[in-house]
Amino acid sequence: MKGLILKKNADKFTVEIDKKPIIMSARNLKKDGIFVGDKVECENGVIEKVLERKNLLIRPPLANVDTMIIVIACLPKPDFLLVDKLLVFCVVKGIKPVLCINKSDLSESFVSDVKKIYSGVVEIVSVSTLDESVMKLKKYIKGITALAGQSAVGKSSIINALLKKEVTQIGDFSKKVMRGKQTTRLVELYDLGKNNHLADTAGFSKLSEELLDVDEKELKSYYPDFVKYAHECKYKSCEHITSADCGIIKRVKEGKINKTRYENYKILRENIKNLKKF
Ligand SMILES: Nc1nc2c(ncn2[C@@H]2O[C@H](COP(=O)(O)OP(=O)(O)OP(=O)(O)O)[C@@H](O)[C@H]2O)c(=O)[nH]1
Ligand SMILES: [Mg+2]
Ligand SMILES: [Zn+2]
Repeated sequence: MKGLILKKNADKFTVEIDKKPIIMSARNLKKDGIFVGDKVECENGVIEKVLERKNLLIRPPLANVDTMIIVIACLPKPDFLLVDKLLVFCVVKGIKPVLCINKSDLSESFVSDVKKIYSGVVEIVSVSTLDESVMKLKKYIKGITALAGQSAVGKSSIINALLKKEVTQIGDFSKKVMRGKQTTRLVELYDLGKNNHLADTAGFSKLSEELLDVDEKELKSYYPDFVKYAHECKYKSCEHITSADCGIIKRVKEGKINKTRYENYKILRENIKNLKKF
């Protein structure tokens, strides 16, 4: 029988079989080689085999991710470099990204600011977990979908709102910001019907450049908004750093490419370069 790992707890696994969760063991396999999101073969209540994976994320540990909903909000202060890193990460791992602006009840101007940076780069949906607008997210949840983003942007709140019950713990914003504590720790898949599952994750709040596994010379090819104008650079190898004959820098000056995106590209490129020094 085929199943899907929904949850891992010590040496027990919750496996979804025929839409029902069943607790199983894996006595013939290495437990640390089985991840939430893994598709498995089971017999008599025992996991016997892990099927080939599409991808595997290490931090948070999650397998076979199809979609990533990157959540940002006006509060806590958004980290656009993290958003850009996650967008690169999605291309590397073969994941479809969606940018979700949460807490739209707090600021309308923030929504339009974010659209200025990311329209044409990634699909954008703005929601609030305080009203029905959160349901707009349903159509983006395809296959195994991970919610990613800084702590306290409202990832767990989104899951609870979509499932209309308290399945995962929501943090107290002020306490969290003061202590810098994350509320969600374990990875778990929640059933959203039609073979779609949603995972609440914490580990993405920081994504180290190492996990991107991208060479600094290749980084530019992960920016669709740059690729569009790359033919305007004099040299094919142009990394868009020195302005002589660079079409990208020209477009940034004209406002056709967003300045924040470009400045963060330079920072990320430097960070990746610096990895090699150690
Ligand atoms: N105003 C407003 N507040 C929200 C909204 N969604 C969530 N919050 C609040 O934001 C705070 C953090 O929410 P969580 O859902 O715990 O955030 P999280 O992203 O899961 O945080 P971690 O688990 O630490 O990664 C809580 O105080 C929520 O009540 C929203 O749409 N509008
Ligand atoms: Mg959470
Ligand atoms: Zn260039």
